[in-house]
Amino acid sequence: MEEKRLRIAIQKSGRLSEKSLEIIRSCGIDFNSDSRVLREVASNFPLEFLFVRDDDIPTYVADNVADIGIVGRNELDESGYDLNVVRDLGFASCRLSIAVPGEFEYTGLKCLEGKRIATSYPRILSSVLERNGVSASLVTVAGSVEITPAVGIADCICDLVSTGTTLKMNGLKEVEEIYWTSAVMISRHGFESDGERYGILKRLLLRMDTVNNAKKKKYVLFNLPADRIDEAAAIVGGMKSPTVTPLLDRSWVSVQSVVAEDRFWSVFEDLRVLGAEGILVMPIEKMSD
Ligand code: PRT
Ligand code: ZN
Repeated sequence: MEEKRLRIAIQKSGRLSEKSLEIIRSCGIDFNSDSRVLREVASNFPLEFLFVRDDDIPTYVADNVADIGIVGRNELDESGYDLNVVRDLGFASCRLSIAVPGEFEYTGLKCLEGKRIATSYPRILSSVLERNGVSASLVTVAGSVEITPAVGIADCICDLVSTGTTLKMNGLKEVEEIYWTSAVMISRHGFESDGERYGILKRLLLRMDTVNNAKKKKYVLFNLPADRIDEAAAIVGGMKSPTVTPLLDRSWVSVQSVVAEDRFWSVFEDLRVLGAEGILVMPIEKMSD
């Protein structure tokens, strides 16, 4: 019987491609990443890749061509498919904003009443306008949205912005952020009932979460006067309690613990005040719950 594989749709070439593949690779999954092939099978994990345009990823997942996909939340919402967001992956984050030509006096969404707005995201934009009781005429374009006011087919635009440079280069100013997006992993609702493939997804997610957990933590090792250990334990917290090893000089101990990256500097400073010495900080490659 043919081995069941989980099928993942990944952007073939674009802003999401590299990072999507990096996430899979960080889970110890090997594959050839020859950009000319559209289909690929991992060599050491039951995973099959489909390399496609990002716009098509929600459709592929909805139509059962792929089981999961990595795509911008903007493409998912714009597609209109009701799919499951399995994980927010956090990368490729940007915003969808209204931008107007320099001379346009923007006073709020209401001033867009009756205006022509060019966008590649008509569904998301119209839901925001509707919620705000604004009726405008949307000009849907597939790309180069920024040039539409200059060529006279729109009064303003609604497009993705990350640094804002593209808008400036086209003489536009960003006046309103209306939506925020980053890359997400998606699946169909009810995919849980596909026992075998869903089981593979759970294995993949466990690996992803293990790698991700580790990224947010540091392994900390230091020496401490033995009588300060309770105070040190309160500072570092740790998964359970820190590991404490006696040193040859019995008035000192060596302490090992795991500290959240975002708390690291305050923990470090508090430990120094407590008399900790030789504080070693190491990255963690993988960490389970
Ligand atoms: O060929 P395919 O259809 O697969 O790719 P694509 O050209 O449609 O998409 P791609 O690769 O450009 O973007 C994929 C996803 O990356 C988007 O759907 C977003 O979720 C996310 N993302 C993150 C961005 C940006 N940042 C971004 N800055 N997508 C597009 N842009 C564009 C924006 O449209 C504008 O033209 O970059 C320009 C603005 O950039 P700044 O930095 O000048 O503001
Ligand atoms: Zn696209």
